[in-house]
Amino acid sequence: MKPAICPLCEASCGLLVEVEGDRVTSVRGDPDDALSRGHLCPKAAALADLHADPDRLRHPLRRNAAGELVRVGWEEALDEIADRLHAIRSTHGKDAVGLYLGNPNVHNLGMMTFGPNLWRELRTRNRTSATSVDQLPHQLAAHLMLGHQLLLPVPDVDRTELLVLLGANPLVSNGSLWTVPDVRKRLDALRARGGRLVVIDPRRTETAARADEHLPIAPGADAALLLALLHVIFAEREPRLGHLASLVDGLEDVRSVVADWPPERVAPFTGIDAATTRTLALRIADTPRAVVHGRFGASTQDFGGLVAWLVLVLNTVTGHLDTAGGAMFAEPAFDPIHAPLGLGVGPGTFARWTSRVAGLPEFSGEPPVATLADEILEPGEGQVRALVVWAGNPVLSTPNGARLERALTGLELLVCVGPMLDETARLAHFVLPPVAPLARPHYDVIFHLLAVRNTARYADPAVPPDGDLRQDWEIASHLTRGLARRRGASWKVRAQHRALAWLGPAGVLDLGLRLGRHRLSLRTLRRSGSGVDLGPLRPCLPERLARGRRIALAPAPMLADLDRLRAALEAPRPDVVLIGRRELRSNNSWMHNAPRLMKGGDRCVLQVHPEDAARHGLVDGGRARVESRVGAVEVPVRVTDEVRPGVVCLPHGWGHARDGVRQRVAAAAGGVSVNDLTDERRIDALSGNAAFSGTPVTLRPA
Ligand SMILES: Nc1nc2c(c(=O)[nH]1)N[C@H]1C(S)=C(S)[C@@H](COP(=O)(O)OP(=O)(O)OC[C@H]3O[C@@H](n4cnc5c(=O)[nH]c(N)nc54)[C@H](O)[C@@H]3O)O[C@H]1N2
Ligand SMILES: Nc1nc2c(c(=O)[nH]1)N[C@H]1C(S)=C(S)[C@@H](COP(=O)(O)OP(=O)(O)OC[C@H]3O[C@@H](n4cnc5c(=O)[nH]c(N)nc54)[C@H](O)[C@@H]3O)O[C@H]1N2
Ligand code: SF4
Ligand SMILES: [Mo]
Repeated sequence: MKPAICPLCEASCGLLVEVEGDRVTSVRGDPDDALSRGHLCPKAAALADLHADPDRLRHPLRRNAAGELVRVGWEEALDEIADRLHAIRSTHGKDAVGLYLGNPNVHNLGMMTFGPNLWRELRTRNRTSATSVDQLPHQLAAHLMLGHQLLLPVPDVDRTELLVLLGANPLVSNGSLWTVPDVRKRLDALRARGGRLVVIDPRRTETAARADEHLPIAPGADAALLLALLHVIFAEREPRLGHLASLVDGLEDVRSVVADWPPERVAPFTGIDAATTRTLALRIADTPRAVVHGRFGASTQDFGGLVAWLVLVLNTVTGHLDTAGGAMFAEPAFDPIHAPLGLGVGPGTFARWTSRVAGLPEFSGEPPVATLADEILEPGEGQVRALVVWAGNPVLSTPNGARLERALTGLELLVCVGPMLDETARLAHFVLPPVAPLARPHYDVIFHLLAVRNTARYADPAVPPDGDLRQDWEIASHLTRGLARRRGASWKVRAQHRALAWLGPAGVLDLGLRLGRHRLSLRTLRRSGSGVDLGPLRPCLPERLARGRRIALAPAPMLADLDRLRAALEAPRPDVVLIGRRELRSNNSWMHNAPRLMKGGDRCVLQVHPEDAARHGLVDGGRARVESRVGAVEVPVRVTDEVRPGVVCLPHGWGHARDGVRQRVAAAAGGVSVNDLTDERRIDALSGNAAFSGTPVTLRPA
């Protein structure tokens, strides 16, 4: 049995893997892992399928003159890519090379340590990522309020008495911005000790079904609800800041803002009556150990920035920030916030500049990915002519994916780094496949930072590479050095690149661990096998506030965005809106080729409330044509009161049956891409994040 760590979702479960030759014969949860305690979900076993998948690429591909993708050697591919990227940036400027960084980069030690050097070498304004279709608003709020984009507090679930979840479905997702393996047991324990779970979600989710209370909110109305909760707290209780009192600025600004938002005013907008809102507010204020956590559904909507801000304000003024049972900060052994040698993640930047075509604000050097197609299609200086997609599938994962797909086909150069010929990679000029997850070393640089307990775990590769494959970091490092050489970078820069390559990800990690607050080393982690337990979360403010800054409760960009919410309260609302969902046996867009995850019937079905079904002539088991401003799809219908009236729900990450996709199991499964309906113009105007939730659609029988 070899120790491993599951890189698929944020729970980061510790695994034990049995290997025969280069075959993975079993995957089990590691009972000795201090964080995951033996937990695993069906997806972990599918890591074996992924390893054995005959469709997984075993060597690099290059498109030939006849338009076919054919085998090419690594040196030849990487040299030609560097030549062409360099030629494009020399002729058209550095912004002509774009980047899209997908979600798995964050689960990849090599990319967390070597990616940033490549992005720095490219220095393009057109670096985009999955951040802006996901958690950007939370990072923005942390940046503006706490001074660092990664100071993201997590619910101290094991000690709380009241947990309020806003747009999160951890029983399926296994937690997000919240590394909480075995969340079901933890939520059951919360309720067993007399605690309360409240879920605020337009859909009666798997988590809501097990909660004490489910509030089916109208999509996009969370900011108004949070303002009303704060209104009640300021009106009927005094703010309780505890040990943070001397650190907080802007309390009076918040008080005066929320005065205008009584529960009665917002009830028609949120769909939650004033009495329920009032009771919940007082419960949050009066429960000694309570916490509100907003996640994906709270950030990918019209007012994601306001929601992320108000959640943090609510936890702060009720005395639940940085206290046991509240919203707490982890103190990881390798801390990307305070990492040595410039190896960490910076505090973040916001709106230093705006994107060329749509005028959207940058966040930490990235324009929103929703505008990537504009940047490719719109001629002019700075137009994107080459794109590197690293561990991403933006054709399926970004709003109006079909438009982006059209844009990608016009690029001079598209390079995809990933293991599969998926919906995006099939359009590429080069496809560079990394080793499979179990064939690379693993340590969670980011997820230890978001965990419900301080632990540290490292795993060496459990299996050897099974083809002409390279580690992601080797590919990144090779390209970085090739590009630096071609532009004539200084001797010093090139020496730094060589030194980093010599260290490798494990060496960098070792350095970070040794210099970190727990003074660990790679050797200690290797010896421990199942990881080191560093204890429960502890209060750590103000020390952990970036650069000794204070807590800004009322940042100006947040206050300025309130007018937009006021206008929304008065505006007419669409008849039917679309929201998304995740499923236990999916992993965004890329695990549908694993046979053991694909058993059972059609999962890409539209959930429709009985009233809406009747109004639009839809029947359970029939098919619907769903149309939005940008596109139309036809899908099977399930009539259910799981969703609110006026809300329909479709999962994301489907729609694999396209020419050139080489994923036989996935392609046979059918399904459509929800992002052929979502609209690239629907963004949270404050943060630039995609507003997937609440897309207006029309329905009719197909
Ligand atoms: N409508 C709608 N859209 C959504 C969402 C939604 O709920 N609804 N969810 C959003 C969210 S939260 C996210 S995070 C994004 C995800 O969006 P993306 O990150 O763009 O897409 P993924 O589906 O995660 O695809 C990951 C790709 O990386 C490859 N890959 C996997 N592991 C590795 C690796 O180690 N190295 C390399 N080089 N490649 C690897 C996979 O084969 C796959 O091609 O989608 C977003 N889009
Ligand atoms: N099984 C599985 N697990 C996963 C993933 C996966 O694809 N499959 N993806 C991983 C990734 S990348 C991420 S980011 C996480 C996300 O994990 P979570 O944050 O838990 O996200 P979801 O499961 O999408 O749940 C979001 C919820 O928000 C609700 N919602 C939609 N609109 C609104 C709204 O306007 N207001 C409110 N209050 N709620 C709303 C939806 O109905 C949904 O139940 O999951 C991770 N884990
Ligand atoms: S919960 Fe997440 S990390 Fe744990 S086994 Fe499942 S996919 Fe892997
Ligand atoms: Mo995500």
